[in-house]
Amino acid sequence: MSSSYDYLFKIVVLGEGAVGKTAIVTRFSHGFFRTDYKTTIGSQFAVKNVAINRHGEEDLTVKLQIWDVAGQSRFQILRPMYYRGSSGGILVFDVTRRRTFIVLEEWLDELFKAINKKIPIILVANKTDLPDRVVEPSEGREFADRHGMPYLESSAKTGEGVVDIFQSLGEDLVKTREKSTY
Ligand code: G3D
Ligand code: MG
Repeated sequence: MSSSYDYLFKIVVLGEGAVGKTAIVTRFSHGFFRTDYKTTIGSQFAVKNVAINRHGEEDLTVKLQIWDVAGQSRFQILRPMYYRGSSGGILVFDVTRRRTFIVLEEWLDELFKAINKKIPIILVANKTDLPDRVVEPSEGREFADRHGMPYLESSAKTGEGVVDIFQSLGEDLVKTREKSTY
């Protein structure tokens, strides 16, 4: 049955304005890349299932409610409200703009302040299709290692790596949930 699922998780997508949060969510949930959408107003969410394989057992259906949170500072007051109740996060930066990498720590602080606990987060280096890359993979990996999170690269434009982000987070969320239940 397509409407049934084993787990439902709210996840939030974080990062500076224009790093590609909306593009990643759109690419994943609708399978296309749009260049004409408006700057995200406040927040919006998409819902999509991923199939998670537990070795030897039947796949689990995990429903992800993906909150695309507006990165602009004028929405800062609203964001904690959107973070509440989230089980996981996707922290995005743009490999062509170093500033978006430098402020990653601030995004993590804002999230943890709002939810008061550690949750699985994936670090995503987006826009790898562009030729003017300035943040190297080694730098992204180092930040991710230091914070105990996986590091993935994506291009919302070509679609490369996008599904992996949600698949990987889905797996981490199931592991975390099943550890806390038993
Ligand atoms: P945001 O939701 O994080 O604010 P958006 O970012 O998803 O709105 O994307 C900001 C701009 O970056 C958009 O360009 C979008 O098309 C572009 N973009 C997003 N992801 C990628 C990517 O992987 N590769 C490339 N080349 N561009 C990307 P515009 O020009 O529409 O503002
Ligand atoms: Mg957006």
